[in-house]
Amino acid sequence: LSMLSRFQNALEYDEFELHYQPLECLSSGQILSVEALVRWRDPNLGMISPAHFIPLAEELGLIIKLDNWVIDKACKQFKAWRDAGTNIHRIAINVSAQHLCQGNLAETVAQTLEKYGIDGRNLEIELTESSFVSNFHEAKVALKRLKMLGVSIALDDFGTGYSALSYLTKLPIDILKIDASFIAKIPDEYGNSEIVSAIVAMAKALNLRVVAEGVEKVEQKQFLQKLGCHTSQGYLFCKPLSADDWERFYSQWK
Ligand code: G
Ligand code: G
Ligand code: NA
Ligand code: MN
Repeated sequence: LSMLSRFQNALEYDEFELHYQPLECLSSGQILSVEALVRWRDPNLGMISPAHFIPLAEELGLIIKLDNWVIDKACKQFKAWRDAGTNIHRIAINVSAQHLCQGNLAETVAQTLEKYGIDGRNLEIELTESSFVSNFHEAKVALKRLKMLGVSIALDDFGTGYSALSYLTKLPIDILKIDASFIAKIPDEYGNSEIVSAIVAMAKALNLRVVAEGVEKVEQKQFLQKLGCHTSQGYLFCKPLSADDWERFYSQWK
C-alpha cells in the first residue's frame, strides 16, 4: 500500500488518537490547560510519532483533514471531561503552518465549538513561527478571526525559528512557548539561562503568557519559578498520556 492510501485508511478507520499533557501553573500548582498531541496507531507498525507523519501529511495534502480530525476530537473530549465535572479551563491543539492561511480554520473551529457547546475561551491554538513567514497578511486575518471567537493563540517552539520579533506586536499572539531545547540547558549551561530569562522578561513586558516546554528536572522548575515564568509543561509534572491514563492521573492529582 502506498503511504497515501495508508494515511487515507488511517483517517477512515480511526487509527489516530490523541494523547494529553497538562500545563502546570508554577505559582499556584493548578493545571491550567491540557495539550492534545496526535498519535498514529498503525495495526502493523505500532505507534508512529507525529514528527514522522505530520510532514508526510503536509506533503500528501492531507494535513487539513488531519487537523480537522484533531479539532473535532479534542473539542469532543473537552466537552466529555467538562460534563464529567473536571475543572480544566482550556484544551490546546496544534495546527500545521499550512493550515492557517489555506482552508477555513476559523470557520471550522467556530462550527466545532458550536457543535459541542464549547466557548472559544476554552481553546488554545498552537502555531509555529513558520505559519506567518510566507503569508503574513493571510495569517493576520486568520488569527483575528480566531481571536473573535475568544480562542487564545500560542507561539510554539519559540526561539528556534528565523522570524522577526516584530511578529509579537503585529499579530494577536497571547502565549509564548519557550522551546524545550533552551529549557534542557538551564540552569547550568552558560548563555541559555540568560536567553530564557530574557524571553520571560520580554513576554511579561508585552503582556504575554509564557510557558516553558520540556521541563524534566526539579532544578529547571526552580529556576523558572525564580524568573517568574508562569507555566511549565514537561515530563517532570506529567508525560503525554492516553485519555484513560490522563483521567487516572487527573483523579489522583485532584
Ligand atoms: O508529541 P510529540 O513530541 O511526539 O510531537 C512531535 C511533533 O508533532 C511536535 O512538533 C508537535 O507539535 C507535533 N504535533 C503533535 N500533535 C500534533 C497535531 O495534532 N497537529 C499538528 N499539526 N502537529 C502536532
Ligand atoms: O512542538 P511541540 O511543542 O508541540 O511538541 C511537544 C512535544 O514535546 C510532544 O511530542 C511531547 O511528547 C514532547 N515533550 C513533552 N514534554 C517533554 C519533556 O519534558 N521532555 C521531552 N524531551 N519532550 C517532551
Ligand atoms: Na505544541
Ligand atoms: Mn513546542
